[in-house]
Amino acid sequence: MSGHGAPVIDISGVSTQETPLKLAVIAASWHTEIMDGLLDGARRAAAEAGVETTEVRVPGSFELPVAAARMAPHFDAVVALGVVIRGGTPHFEYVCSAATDGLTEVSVRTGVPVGFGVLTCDTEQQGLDRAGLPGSKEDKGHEAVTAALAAAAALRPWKM
Ligand code: DLZ
Repeated sequence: MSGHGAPVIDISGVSTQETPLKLAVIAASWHTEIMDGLLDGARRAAAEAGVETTEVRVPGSFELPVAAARMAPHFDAVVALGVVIRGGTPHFEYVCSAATDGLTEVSVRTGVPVGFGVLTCDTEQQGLDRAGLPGSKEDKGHEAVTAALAAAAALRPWKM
């Protein structure tokens, strides 16, 4: 499992009335059960942090970067959620690298942290294991929001 060595990050105080953070959560629409788990984890983390959250749905993970590019300038942090499952075709590699490279580019270009909640799995079971559902071993939606908000709070003194 990929979570070995992950930090425990407390985001309970990152957003206050004096210093509020605005979060955008962008979610692709493929693989509904796994995505529902990711979204639920993302919402739980946002609630723990007390941030104002805007959710947007896009068709697939390929569309996550363009949505992140459009939204990032209006938010303190963005989280992209997607589920890509290898289907034995080269499409898997294209969709994964487009999402990964595109989201990295948006984050670096805008200076807005983009939490990476895109699961790239060989099997559906791997996705279920990481989706924060009852019985899952990991909660990647929660992790992605936590990371993006922690980074946004750490970078707050150098607002762009
Ligand atoms: C085409 C495609 C395929 C084969 N698989 C997935 C997937 O597993 N997860 C996902 O989020 N999106 C997939 N897509 C759709 C692409 O992301 C994209 O929406 C379409 O290629 C249209 O641009």
